[in-house]
Formats: sequence, structure tokens, C-alpha cells
Amino acid sequence: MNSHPPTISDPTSNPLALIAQEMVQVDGVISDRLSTGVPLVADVAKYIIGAGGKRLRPALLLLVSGALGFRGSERFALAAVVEFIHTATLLHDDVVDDSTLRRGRATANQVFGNPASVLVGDFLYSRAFQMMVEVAPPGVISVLAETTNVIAEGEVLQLMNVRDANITEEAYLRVIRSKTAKLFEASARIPSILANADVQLEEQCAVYGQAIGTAFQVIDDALDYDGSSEVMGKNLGDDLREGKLTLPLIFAMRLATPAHSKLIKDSIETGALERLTDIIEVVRATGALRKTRLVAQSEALRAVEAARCLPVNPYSDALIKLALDLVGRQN
Ligand code: GRG
Repeated sequence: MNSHPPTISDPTSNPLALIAQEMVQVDGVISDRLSTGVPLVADVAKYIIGAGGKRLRPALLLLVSGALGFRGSERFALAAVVEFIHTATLLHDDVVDDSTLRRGRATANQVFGNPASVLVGDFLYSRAFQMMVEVAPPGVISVLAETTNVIAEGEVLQLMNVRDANITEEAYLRVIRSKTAKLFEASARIPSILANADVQLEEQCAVYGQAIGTAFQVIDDALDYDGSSEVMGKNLGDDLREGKLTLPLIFAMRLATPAHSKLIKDSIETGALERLTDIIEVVRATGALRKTRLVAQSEALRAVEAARCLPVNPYSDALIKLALDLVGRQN
């Protein structure tokens, strides 16, 4: 296996700059493939996709393609496929959670209602499958079929855990590896299949995606207690509101005084929100957020180790930088 020397990269450089032109092509595919004769489908799909989004999963697919020297045009269609699947999950998730704010604006369910959100999510999801069968070899189709199934399982697991104050760190990790990290994993694995990489290299790509996806969700959960609603484009304290015990609360319950720990437990179990501000304060004061960020950091380092097994070039350097940057993200 090829091994990377430690990278001393320019700390101000943007790892996504390398694929900026390619992302324009992906945006072209996204806009072409939103075509439909049903106006409501187009309205909802354009509303959510037009709101932006970081396009991280397509970026991952393009960066790994670059690192492995795969230049086939299928990569643009498949980058759009992972973004469509991601967007379908967001539409469904906002209905399930009754969320009101996403990407800095009212959620699609707020604007168009729950039925339109669910059904347009189904449209994007099935359009993604139409697109993938046009261009992808069976190995890629199998990865995406497995991925979407695992994402759905992760969401059901999370639903089963709602209002349970005894969720362990392991149970939490199982949920996030399924609901979030699995699509990152697929985005990094797909180019290795397209590039006919050997089994070990394919595995390292998958590990990179899984680790960066896990780090990403852990930071997302920290930001729910620590971020700025304006910068994130979504509300603070949503997880507690929904009865979800995420890593910051698991750690805070362990580190807090018995009285504060009980406050968190009661709030998760009953859904009482009057003490939300106090709970956010406890989470911050106990050092639970620092501990949470350390978990994300260790996942990011696992991603870096995996990226060091890729050929040494600017794309794999960018993958390393991306993993390190995501830990410090604010939105
Ligand atoms: C349709 C296959 C399918 C499943 C439905 C509802 C559901 C099952 C899955 C939801 C999974 C989910 C929303 C996980 C959270 C992932 C996450 C951290 C989303 C935010 O990602 P960002 O920050 O979003 O990349 P942007 O807005 O930048 O695109």
C-alpha cells in the first residue's frame, strides 16, 4: 500500500477548491435531473435544493475519484445521486422531527406541508435510483441499495431510542454510523469500485467515509448545544426538544452533579422543555462538549489514517485536510 508522508498543508487553503469546476458539472446534472411535468414536485425540489447545502457527499465522491485517478463522466451522475438521496432523507427527516428551520430558511414541510415533503422525498429518492441504473455497474448499485436500507434502519433505531435516558455511547454510535455515516461511506467507496481498486484500497476508502461521516454527525450533535442558530441555519436545542439523547447529553449526565443529571434525565423522559436553557448551561459547564469534540477528533484521525493509504496527490491531501477541517466546523 502507498503511504502518505505527514502533510504540512496550507492551513488557509480550501480542500474543496480543487473540485470547484467539477461541482459546477454536478450542479448541472442536479438541475437537469430535477425535470418533471408535475409542478409541485419541481417547486418543492427546487425549494430545498436551491437553499444550498454544503454538497459534502458529492465533494467526497469527486475527491476520492481524483485521488484514485478515475476520470469517467459517471462520477458526475453518481455525485448527483448521493446528493438526491441526501436531500430525500432531509425532506423525510424534517417531517418526522417536525422541524421548522433548515439551511437557514423555513423547512419544506413548513412551506408546502408534510404530504408534499414526503412525496417529493420519494420522487428524489426514486430519481436517484433511475439515474444510478443508467450509469453504475452492479457493485455500485449494490452499495447504494444497502446504504439506503441501512439509513432507514438507523432512523428507526433512533425512533426506538427517543425518550430513553439510558442510551449508551455505543448505542448512540450505532445510530449515527447508520443514519449519517453510511452515505459518506458510500460516497467514498463508490469511486474505488468505478476505479477497479483492489479490495484493501476499497476498504480504506469506505473506512475514510465512515470515519469522516461519524465525526461530522458528532460535531452536528455538539453544535445543537454550542452553535449559533444563525450560522447553522437550524434551531439550537432541537435534539432535546425531540427527546434524543445524543453524545453531549450522555457525557453531561455522567459528569454533572446528581441533581443536574436528574434534570437532564427528566427532561429527556418527559419532554419538558422549561429547563432547556439550564440544560444547555450544564452541558457547557461540565466539559461534555469538549469530550464530545474529542470523540469527533479521534474519528477524524481515523479518516486521516485511511486517507494516507491512498495514492499521494493533491486530492488525497485535500481529503486529509477536509477530515481535519470538519472537526472545527460551525455549520
Ligand atoms: C429516504 C433512504 C431514505 C430514508 C429516510 C428520514 C431518514 C430515513 C433518514 C434521515 C437521515 C438524516 C437526516 C441524517 C442526518 C444527516 C445530517 C447530519 C444532515 C445534515 O447534513 P449537512 O449538514 O446538510 O451536510 P446540508 O444542508 O449542508 O446539505
